[in-house]
Amino acid sequence: MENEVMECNASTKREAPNVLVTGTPGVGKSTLCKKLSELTGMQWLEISKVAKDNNCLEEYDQVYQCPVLDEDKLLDGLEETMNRGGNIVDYHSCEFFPERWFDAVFVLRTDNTTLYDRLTGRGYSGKKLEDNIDCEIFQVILDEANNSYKQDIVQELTSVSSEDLQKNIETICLWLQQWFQNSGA
Ligand code: DAT
Repeated sequence: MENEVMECNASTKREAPNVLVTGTPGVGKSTLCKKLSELTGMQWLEISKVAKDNNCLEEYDQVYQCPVLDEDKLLDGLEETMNRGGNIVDYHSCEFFPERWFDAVFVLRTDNTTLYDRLTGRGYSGKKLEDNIDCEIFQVILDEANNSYKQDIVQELTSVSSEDLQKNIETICLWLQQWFQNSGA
């Protein structure tokens, strides 16, 4: 009976895995996901863009200077795509996604000086800059990932240099290869 229940698990029915790439803004999610998508043919779902394109944004948060997601509408709209598999989801938060959607969760991490330079380069300042640096110092997203997903599918990756980028691509590609081998696809 237990085996039957396990076989009904959505993740075991997917033809290709879903991967979540998360971390504080500026850690390098989009850079990594774009390259991964080009290399593997998997669909890159940049959640901020998907939300905007599908009218899943609510009011504007004046303090953080960003729009607030209509999470329910976004999740409903993505359900079918995620059930099919083969997606690389890119977002700076991870707790509101259904746990069953993901086969692996990669949390990108960087050092404070690097992140400061990247975020100021992007025009962040004041509270928005400080809060994002604090978020990385206090490993908020890593904790969120470990609290939201089984810890054996969560992996922390350093994302400071171009060598790190290359290494992270290799790590994820190896993981994907392993997934396909295990699934017999
Ligand atoms: P995010 O999508 O997490 O907000 P990004 O991919 O837009 O971050 O990257 C922010 C900046 O950092 C951008 O100018 C590219 C640069 N960058 C990203 N990953 C890097 C890496 N591994 N080494 C050097 N620079 C990187």
